[in-house]
Amino acid sequence: MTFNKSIFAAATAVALMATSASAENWRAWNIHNDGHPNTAAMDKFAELVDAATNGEVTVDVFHGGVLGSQPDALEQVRIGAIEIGNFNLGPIGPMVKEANLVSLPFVFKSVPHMFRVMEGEAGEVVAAAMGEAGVLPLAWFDAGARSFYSQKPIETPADVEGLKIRVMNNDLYTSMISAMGGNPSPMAFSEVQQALKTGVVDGAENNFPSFKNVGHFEVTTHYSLSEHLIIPECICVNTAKFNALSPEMQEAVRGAAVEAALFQRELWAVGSEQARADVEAAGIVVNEIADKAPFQAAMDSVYADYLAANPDMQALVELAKATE
Ligand code: BDP
Repeated sequence: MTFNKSIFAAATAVALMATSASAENWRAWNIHNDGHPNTAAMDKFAELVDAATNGEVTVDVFHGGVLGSQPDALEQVRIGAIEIGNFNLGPIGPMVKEANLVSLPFVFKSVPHMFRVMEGEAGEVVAAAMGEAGVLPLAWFDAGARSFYSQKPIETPADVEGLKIRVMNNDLYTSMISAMGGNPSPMAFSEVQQALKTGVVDGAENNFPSFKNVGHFEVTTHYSLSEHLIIPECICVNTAKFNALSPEMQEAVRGAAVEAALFQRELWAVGSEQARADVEAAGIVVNEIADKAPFQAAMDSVYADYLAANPDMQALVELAKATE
């Protein structure tokens, strides 16, 4: 090797080391399986990040919740043991009080209203608090509305009386079920199908894609359109990992998340219609609830108790409700 060549080789080696030292490889948590809109959206996000950062940031998505239950995975992201994921804001409430805005039943008028709130002033407050807590939202996903399903139709709050209903991990959901005289049962998503099948719970609540994707429709008979919760989801990243990126890379990763979220919302619109059609074709009876006022009225005590214990949330709730 001539002198020049060896200098060149050494310089190349240093350059390669520099590239690999600055390259970030992130693990992403996703609870859903193939066939769910969010799984395709997270795969798309990984592709977009790779392209936008020229491979400086790469994302390996772990589907099917294999990296842990949602509350565990959130804690992992908060401390940076998992870098990123698609999370539902419901289980973020116990960790970030402001996120509980979205877990107050009927707080949003519709899915478009939820997006207007999340993309407005109230959403900024929620996002800032989440970022402070270590779980920084980069973009919002659509998760439709959640409704009850069971072995019987649920047409009024009285129909919930005495039923054991699985809820996600958040005290607001246990209050919501108790307010209707039901018995709330917080449980990991992965355990719900078996619990419904064996009668450990009598019912649960979710949107159509999740109801279908993990087979809850195979072990229930009625899906009743209460639409009591409209909970957004996020692509959320460990705040410190994100802040450690250069401004250009932050921009690239955020841009990829926003684009993946737009893709997710399109997939969601089609996928939730399809999921509804599929479960109906499989024999699920879908009950429309013409008058949701009794369900809303049953939630008065949930709001009163929550706001009495958390008076600092009052302004945020009012801000959301006042959003056109
Ligand atoms: C699904 C959400 C997922 C939740 C799940 C649940 O996408 O994040 O873990 O509901 O009910 O709709 O636990």
